[in-house]
Amino acid sequence: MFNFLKSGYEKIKNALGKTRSALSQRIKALFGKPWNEETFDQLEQILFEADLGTQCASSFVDHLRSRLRTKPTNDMQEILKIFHEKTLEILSSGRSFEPKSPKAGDPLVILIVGVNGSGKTTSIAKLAKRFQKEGKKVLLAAGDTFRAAAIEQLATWAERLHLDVVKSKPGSDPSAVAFDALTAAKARGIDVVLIDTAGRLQNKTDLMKELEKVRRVLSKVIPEAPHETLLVLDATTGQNAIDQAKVFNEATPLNGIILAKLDGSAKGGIVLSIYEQLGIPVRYVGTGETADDMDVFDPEAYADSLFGSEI
Ligand SMILES: Nc1nc2c(ncn2[C@@H]2O[C@H](COP(=O)(O)OP(=O)(O)O)[C@@H](O)[C@H]2O)c(=O)[nH]1
Ligand SMILES: [Mg+2]
Repeated sequence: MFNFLKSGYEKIKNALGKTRSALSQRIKALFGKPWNEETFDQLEQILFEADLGTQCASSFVDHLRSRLRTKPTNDMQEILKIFHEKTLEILSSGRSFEPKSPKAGDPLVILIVGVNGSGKTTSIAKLAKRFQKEGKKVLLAAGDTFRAAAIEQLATWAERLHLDVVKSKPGSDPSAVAFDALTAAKARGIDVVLIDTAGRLQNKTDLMKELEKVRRVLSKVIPEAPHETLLVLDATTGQNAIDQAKVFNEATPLNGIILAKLDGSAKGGIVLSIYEQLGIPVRYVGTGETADDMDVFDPEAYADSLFGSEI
């Protein structure tokens, strides 16, 4: 129902520039000369440094080794093609996390979770802008009530985008904000409600309790809500993002990941790690700090950006 246009091919490619240099240049140097078993060890190290993670790096190496044993080659295009194929294979392996559809007359409710600083509030602004472009009426809910600055930041985005925001005093109960937002959305004929949350990770039980309460209260207003829960991860944090995702994945059901800050990162291999270790699909990627800098994640664009033939 709410499909965005796939316009982000070039942006994803630009955002992956640093990761591409870290990977392809080094792979080319490695396989540009006669290779042996040591070459594969070095390859594993290169992949690991681009944040593919140990499991993922060794599965790439095993795949390449068996392909090259069957059909030896020094042709760089063929070698890159093997990486390209394996990348697409991994990216097609995500489990299905289909979001629920809102019933007629109900708004689509999206809950945004993630640690502080990962890019939640900015990603909400970006999603809001995308929905606005589709002609949807959007309402924001300032559910990160823990920090005054977090509420203000969301309110500032709302002002810039000419949107309403439901907010309360710092320190107030986030589930009360969520409840008010949904009630207001139903009364005002809103199409999409985007809910910000606090990302305190000091204690998994607290996190779980807080998110459970928000979900319970949302479902009192709209039984299916939230229709979608998206986890925001910061691409520059590499493997640490995987650890965060594991905690959130245990704390609350997730439908997908927004990978923010892909633009500044040489750790774009994290996408493959996410699929291999968690099986949760990456839905959107953040490619900058403005409200326009978000794109639908496109596996083909990703594979081409890292291992395409023109590299
Ligand atoms: N370069 C870049 N910066 C981003 C992106 N997403 C968020 N940021 C920046 O990361 C910082 C933290 O973002 P914020 O939305 O406040 O994170 P929150 O604490 O999870 O709500 C801000 O300075 C944002 O401008 C992105 O995709 N690219
Ligand atoms: Mg925030």
